[in-house]
Amino acid sequence: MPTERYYVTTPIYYVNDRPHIGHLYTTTVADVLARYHRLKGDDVFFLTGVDEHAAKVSDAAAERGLTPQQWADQNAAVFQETFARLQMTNNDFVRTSQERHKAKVTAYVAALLKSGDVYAGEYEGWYDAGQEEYVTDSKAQEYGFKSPINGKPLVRKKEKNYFFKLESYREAVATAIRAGEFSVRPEARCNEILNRLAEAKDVPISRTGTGGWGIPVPGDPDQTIYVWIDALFNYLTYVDTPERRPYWEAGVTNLIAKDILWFHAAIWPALLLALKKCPGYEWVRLPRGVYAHSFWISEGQKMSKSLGNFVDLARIDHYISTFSLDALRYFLATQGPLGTTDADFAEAKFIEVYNTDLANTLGNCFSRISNMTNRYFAGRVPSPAAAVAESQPYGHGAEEALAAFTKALEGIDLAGGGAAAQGLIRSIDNYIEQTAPFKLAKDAANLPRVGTILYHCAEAMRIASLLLWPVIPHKCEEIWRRMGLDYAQQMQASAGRGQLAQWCQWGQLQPGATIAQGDPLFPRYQAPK
Ligand code: ME8
Repeated sequence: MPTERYYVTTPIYYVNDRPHIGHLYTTTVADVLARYHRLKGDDVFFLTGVDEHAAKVSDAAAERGLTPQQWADQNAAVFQETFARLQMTNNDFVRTSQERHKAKVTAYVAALLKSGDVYAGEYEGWYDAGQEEYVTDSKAQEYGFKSPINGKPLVRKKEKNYFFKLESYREAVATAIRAGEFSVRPEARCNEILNRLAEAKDVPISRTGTGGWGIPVPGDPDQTIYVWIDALFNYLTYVDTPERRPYWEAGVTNLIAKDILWFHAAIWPALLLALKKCPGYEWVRLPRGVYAHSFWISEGQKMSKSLGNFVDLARIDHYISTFSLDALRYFLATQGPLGTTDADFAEAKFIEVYNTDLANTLGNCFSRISNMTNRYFAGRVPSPAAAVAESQPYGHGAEEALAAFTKALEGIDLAGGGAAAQGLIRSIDNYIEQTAPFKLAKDAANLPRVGTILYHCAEAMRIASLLLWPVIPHKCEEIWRRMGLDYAQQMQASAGRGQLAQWCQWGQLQPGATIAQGDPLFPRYQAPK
């Protein structure tokens, strides 16, 4: 089977402050998708990083008596260290102040100036400094001339600007969306974009008065390229090299949240269509699509520092040290706001999901299998030779689980993927209840049948661990170590790529292999009194 390429990105985050749960969420979703595609055998490129040239970064720096670069360096390091510590498998980390990014953005904008899709003009309007965005007059009125994001007054600004001819491309973008050539998901978000596109005007893409913080407009050093244009291009600049260009050509999937959908679903594809017309850029294409999830709220309310419900790095570390990194990943992946409604990050819900899915289902099921294998078969996988009276032949559940899991992950439905794996584990539990090997084992004559039952259980658990690996890689690798399975080593030896479909075929567990006992994978959590 030829290798497919898969290119996935997260937004690049503003470095005016440190990372919080929202940033960690999108990066975790991208990491799960990257790991899934690698497990499947794809050649994956996963990009995340930070967006530095924003006015809120230079403002935050000024408040601290630092240069924007010093403040950006400090926070970029925190983002990078955090993602590394949480074992994100991104292949590179964007910093928009890096020369390799700035040089390419300058070249792209120069090409657009030359082709005429970027031109000089003048702009006047209401500016939302919190969001780094002009808002239309009618929106400004609707908002009461205050930022809907941070409540600060909107500022009336008039400046010489370079404009991008969005109007010339709005029809082509809408057509690509309708044809599915450029997909905007969840589908419910499509109409919002199509309606707004129909009215779209040319957009300013430069700023003045940034104090030199940003990338200068080529040929006009008084003007700085608007931070959003600078930022959107990161998805291209970081793969615009001979070795990486194949990832671009495979089509990027841009993961974002709903707050920045307009930039990604309208301006970004339009910029690419314009660039594609410039000499030397014929290879530029539209992204495969953009996926805009909703927001995490916290304990039932919008996250805010003043409400004290802000899930910052300290809270994130509390969850990791109390429940494990994999438990946090599992909660984010399966309970997150991938659809069109917001999700609540609430401690009570976290504990419930942890105890139900991880401690009582996965952890407990694995313990039962390893304990019985140790008690009745000295820790060796028994042979499945004996016939067992069952309601249905075993193994089917695994095939269906793989199919459901694959379908869910291809559709960025992580809750569906988790449910497929959980369903398989629950079916093992039911099978144990139904066949009662612990009762059968009381009579030595039944041991061959008990062996068959346990083989089926361990084999289904092996497959479940493969399905769960993208979400909870560390615990699954622990299961593999205890079962003597070398998938991690095999992947390492093949540039990180696995063979999910082949590995999930029933019957590969070798009788005689050891199943080691050990500490509970996910000890049941009881809140301190
Ligand atoms: O917008 N729930 O950066 P940003 C879920 N630099 N996800 C959340 C979230 C929440 N409560 N809060 C933030 C920017 N996010 C620009 C992007 S891209 C070319 C430039 C996540 O630091 C979500 O992915 O404000 C959202 O889109 C992103 O952080 C915004 O990050």
